[in-house]
Amino acid sequence: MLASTGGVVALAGLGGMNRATAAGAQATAAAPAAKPLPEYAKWKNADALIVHSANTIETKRGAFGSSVITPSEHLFVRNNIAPPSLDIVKDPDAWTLEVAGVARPRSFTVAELKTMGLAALPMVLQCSGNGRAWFPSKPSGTQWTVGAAGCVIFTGVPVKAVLEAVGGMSEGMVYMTSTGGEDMPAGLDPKDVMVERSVPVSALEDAILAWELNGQPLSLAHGGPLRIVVPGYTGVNSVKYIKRLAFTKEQSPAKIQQTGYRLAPVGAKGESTQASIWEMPPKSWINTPSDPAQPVKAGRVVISGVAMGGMTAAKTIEVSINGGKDWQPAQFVGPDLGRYAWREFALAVQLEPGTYQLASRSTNAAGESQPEERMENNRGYLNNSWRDHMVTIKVA
Ligand SMILES: Nc1nc2c(c(=O)[nH]1)N[C@H]1C(S)=C(S)[C@@H](COP(=O)(O)O)O[C@H]1N2
Ligand SMILES: [Mo]
Repeated sequence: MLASTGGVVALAGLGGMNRATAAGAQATAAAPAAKPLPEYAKWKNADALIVHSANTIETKRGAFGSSVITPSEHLFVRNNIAPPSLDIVKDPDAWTLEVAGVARPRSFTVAELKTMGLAALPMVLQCSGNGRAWFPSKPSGTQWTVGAAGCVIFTGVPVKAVLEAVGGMSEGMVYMTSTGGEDMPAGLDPKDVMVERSVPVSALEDAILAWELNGQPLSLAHGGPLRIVVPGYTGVNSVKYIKRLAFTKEQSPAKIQQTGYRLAPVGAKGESTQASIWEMPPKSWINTPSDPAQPVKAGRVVISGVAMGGMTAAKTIEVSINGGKDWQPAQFVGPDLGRYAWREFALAVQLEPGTYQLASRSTNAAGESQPEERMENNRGYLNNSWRDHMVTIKVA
């Protein structure tokens, strides 16, 4: 009754039980220092979240659930600057998007976009800095561990359909550039603060302009009334409250594009000549059991977590209970929602009392595996090291 012989149904049941216990323990442990949720995110479940600041809210490791989709109330939030007023989501259909760098430039209301096509896109939304807390160089920025990520379903119109309606992009365009709808603080150069991101035009293939998240109108917290989502790319490229979509020859002149989100060597400043943070690599982590403060009962234990492939599907997932010395295949659990979604995985093991280092390692359809070590960089981006994501648990 060990390991790979465990049935899917049995695994799902046990996984749910362990998870609830772990989440409860973490909520109690985090309680004394808990900051309140900001007004725009009041509707979220505080017990499932770590509020780092009013603009940075992380999902607890035990609060992802085991049904593939991260509940909206548990989903992380990351704002680079204060979000716009809640007023903009009062009449979402009236929000306008300007489309430029195309044969027939024009604006569309969300109501008009809703007549142009519909696609549902299950995908991992993950901050570029998720896992930053493990960089020994102590990069500045939010000390995210695993919770600046979630797997959700966005619904909206394919960018391709919009492009078709405006006669295609103008000749020679190389980038798709999205501008966020934040109000610019007075007295600052807008270029220094605006959230405007460019991605290669190849990324438009599967990108959508979304007005719905997990079956509900898109909240302000997650970019309502309208947001572009670029699947497979890190979160920063999925610009919230999008007001302008432009096809451009150059990357945006905004600081967040030119020097921000660059793979700079440790100690060096970001520069436009360095690689931009765009595509995500394969990654996985264990969610249950994951609380070092909560001893696990000896006997049969179900280890479960999530695995993503980045730009292609997660294909295989392995688990180690001895710090990466030996690996065994785990099983994917639950529905396969496509290449950009993550998969839940589970492995049943028999554990005697002791201390165990639990690690997971995913490999995607392109054959790329998670490395043992992170790729060092000044701002702590793209951490997919299996060693960093390992958890040490006590079995009693
Ligand atoms: N307009 C705008 N879009 C934005 C941001 C922002 O600050 N403003 N933050 C980006 C970053 S860094 C991330 S990780 C994701 C977070 O999405 P979420 O808050 O819906 O979880 O949004 C991205 N899109
Ligand atoms: Mo981010």
